[in-house]
Amino acid sequence: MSFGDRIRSFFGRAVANDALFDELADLLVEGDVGAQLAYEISDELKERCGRSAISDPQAIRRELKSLLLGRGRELLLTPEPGRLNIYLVLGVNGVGKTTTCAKLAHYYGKSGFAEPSILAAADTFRAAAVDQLRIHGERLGIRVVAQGQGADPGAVLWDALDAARADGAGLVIADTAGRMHTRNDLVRELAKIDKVVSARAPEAVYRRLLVLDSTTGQNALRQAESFGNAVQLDAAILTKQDSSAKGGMALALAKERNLPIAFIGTGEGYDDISPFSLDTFVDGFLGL
Ligand SMILES: Nc1nc2c(ncn2[C@@H]2O[C@H](COP(=O)(O)OP(=O)(O)OP(=O)(O)O)[C@@H](O)[C@H]2O)c(=O)[nH]1
Ligand SMILES: [Mg+2]
Repeated sequence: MSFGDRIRSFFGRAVANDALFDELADLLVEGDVGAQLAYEISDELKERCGRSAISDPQAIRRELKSLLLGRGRELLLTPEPGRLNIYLVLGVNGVGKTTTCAKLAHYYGKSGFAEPSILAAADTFRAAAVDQLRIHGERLGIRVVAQGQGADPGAVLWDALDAARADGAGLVIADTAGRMHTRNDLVRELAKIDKVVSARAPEAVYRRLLVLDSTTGQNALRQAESFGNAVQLDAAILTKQDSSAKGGMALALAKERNLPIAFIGTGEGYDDISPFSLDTFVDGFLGL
């Protein structure tokens, strides 16, 4: 049963009394909203419903929707035509960074961004990472700029920015090596890469995107905190929404890290990515 189904069935059998709000808070915790936020939401909902004399469970659910819409954040991430756009893709190991880089390049190509994109293989740490990105590039017809394994990721970005200028490319999407958020030394390396990009392309529209596996739940907050301390994050991309993910962390990220969601990944194929819509998300979350 999906989380939305559980919420729907909860409101289907709920009786409007104080216990409803407590039970709802527990359910929101299970939905990965986080305990503090879950109780904040249920308290505010109770207050609002009391004030407006809302007592029908379905009306309470609609009020909850409007409350959640005010709490989440979405970012429409579209490259600006006529400028150099740089998206640096970050995250812990295995969350889907490399796949997301390929999906994004494909997505913008098919959704009308006419200028060519370049994929930068700045994961020079893991063996086979460069080949993995090259294969995506070949399949999608997108240029991949790479050096060998062990190269300086900053140097790869430097090359990619040169290549973008030479090719008239409008978008550089840079894959980076997975690193555990608990490894401060590795996370701090990102600040170096970040400086190279800012110094080398001060005119560019530069965005740092944190990829999070939707199934990690509350640990995503720790990841966002650690990466956010190293570089100024612009948005998160939530992958693996097709699996058992409950999704409440999208709300927790907005509250705790002020971090909007730009995209969601919904499978392993190149087309399995969509811009994050807060309205659609809340409907799914509440089973509406
Ligand atoms: N079901 C599903 N699988 C995904 C999604 N995104 C990525 N994957 C899969 O997750 C696995 C890891 O993806 P990668 O893109 O290699 O992850 P990564 O973050 O680059 O991994 P490292 O470079 O090792 O840190 C692959 O099997 C992908 O196909 C998604 O949205 N849904
Ligand atoms: Mg990778």
